[in-house]
Amino acid sequence: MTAPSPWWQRGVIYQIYPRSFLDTDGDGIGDLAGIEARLDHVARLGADAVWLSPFYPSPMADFGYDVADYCGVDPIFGDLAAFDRLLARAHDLGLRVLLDFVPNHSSDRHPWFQESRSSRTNAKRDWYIWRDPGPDGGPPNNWISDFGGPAWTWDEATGQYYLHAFLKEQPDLNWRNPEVVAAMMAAMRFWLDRGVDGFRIDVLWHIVKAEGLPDNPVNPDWREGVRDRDRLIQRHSTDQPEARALAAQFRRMADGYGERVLVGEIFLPNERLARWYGTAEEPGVHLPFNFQLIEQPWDAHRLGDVIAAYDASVPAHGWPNWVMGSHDAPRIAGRIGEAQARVAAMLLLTLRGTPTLYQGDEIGIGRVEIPATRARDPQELRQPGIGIGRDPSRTPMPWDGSPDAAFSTAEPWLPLNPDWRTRNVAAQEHDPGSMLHLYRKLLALRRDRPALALGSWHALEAPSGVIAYERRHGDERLTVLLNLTAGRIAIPWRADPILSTLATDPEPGALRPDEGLILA
Ligand code: TEU
Repeated sequence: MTAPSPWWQRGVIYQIYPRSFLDTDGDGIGDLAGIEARLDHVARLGADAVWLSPFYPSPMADFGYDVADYCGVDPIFGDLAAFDRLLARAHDLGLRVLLDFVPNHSSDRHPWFQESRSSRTNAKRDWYIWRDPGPDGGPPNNWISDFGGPAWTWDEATGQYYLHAFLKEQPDLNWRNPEVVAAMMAAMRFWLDRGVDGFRIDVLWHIVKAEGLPDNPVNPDWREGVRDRDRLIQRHSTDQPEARALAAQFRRMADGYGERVLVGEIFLPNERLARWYGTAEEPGVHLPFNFQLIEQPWDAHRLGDVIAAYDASVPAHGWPNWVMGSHDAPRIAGRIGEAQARVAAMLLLTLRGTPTLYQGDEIGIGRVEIPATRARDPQELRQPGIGIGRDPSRTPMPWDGSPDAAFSTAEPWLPLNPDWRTRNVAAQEHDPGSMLHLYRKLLALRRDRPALALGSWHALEAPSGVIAYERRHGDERLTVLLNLTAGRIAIPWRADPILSTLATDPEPGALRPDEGLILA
């Protein structure tokens, strides 16, 4: 008998952005008590785990991805007791809880960095990456911050530069220093000991830099109007073997706690992504995030190839996963429209691999225009107007049609989706044809059918505009047909339709415009 597959293979992860879930203390910003109060929404949806974006003490230069204390809760969000209540409630509902662990950088307000910058001889100097100026008196190398501009900031007091892959308020930790490794692993243990079920690990492929910090090669494809970061290829600043060794060390620690899961946030092509699974003997993270549904154009032919190539690239000891939205990525319904977003939901929830859903996508929040005066995202503020702002994906959850959509009693920190009076959780609850009900049906089906949760994936021949595949597990066979176009496409399907993305009965021998079908 084979061992039952672990929950994180069968399950579905739901990402919560704490600032924007529910505000219970009237400051216009969501909090932990708000998450606790609305976890039943996630449980009813049918997800298995929540991943919470950071809620640690932070000056919020990057909205929590600048951590000033890895073992606390920012007062904006509550306190440790509020976290413990949230965790207990989640476990009562059968939901696992993953925290966001941010190892590449701390806040410049973290006491470690304050000490490190206090003098060249401070015991924590080497906890961060300090260097003398380059030969021309400028930065030590040509690296560019992911948010634009140089990745080095000059420190007048001690006469050296420090490295930051993101904002200057986010100095990179030096993971080549064993004291840093020990301190950060202790922080992970702090939460594992409290009962959390794992971590999503922020920019995991960034944490170690090549020895000697050589210049990165120039990207010949960069052109004006594209983000500054992409002027260079991040060959020496990311994806180092030493970082994968650290991932294996995290894995050994997590496995020591039983069935915990580590999700690595990594942006790499298939062959390089696959290396983050480690080996069967020495595994790396359980799930190196796969962002291809976000990155690829919405085209059946292209996506069909991408899915097949990714599925084939996952090593036998690994397990695939799929992401279609996040607090960093444009909203799927904004990108492809609501009708296709329903097809996208069916795709995400019928592929082989653990899906990650992003809050608000289950009600189809689409494009939100953020007026320049309300822009908050540092990425937008530093490179305005080129369409890389992340605020539109971070707008508050609209719960019902009452003032401020019952998100808060104060003005929300970001505007709501403009159609919140009709597009909110309560309204969709009452509409059996809504996106919310479609998501629930898809999640329920995935839970019921091992072919969907665990089965193998096989591409099927399909007419242009259609993605078709079969999922197989034991004797069970399910066929998925997805029409990525707004036209009717004849396709000779037989078998029994068990779910359509459209509300009315399927039409034998065809896919209707914007229709996805699951057949048994
Ligand atoms: O994002 C990492 C990352 O690669 C982003 O820079 C991404 O390319 C960009 O947001 C796309 O628009 C993680 C977090 O998810 C993000 O919110 C943080 O700002 C970043 O790390 C730094 O911690």
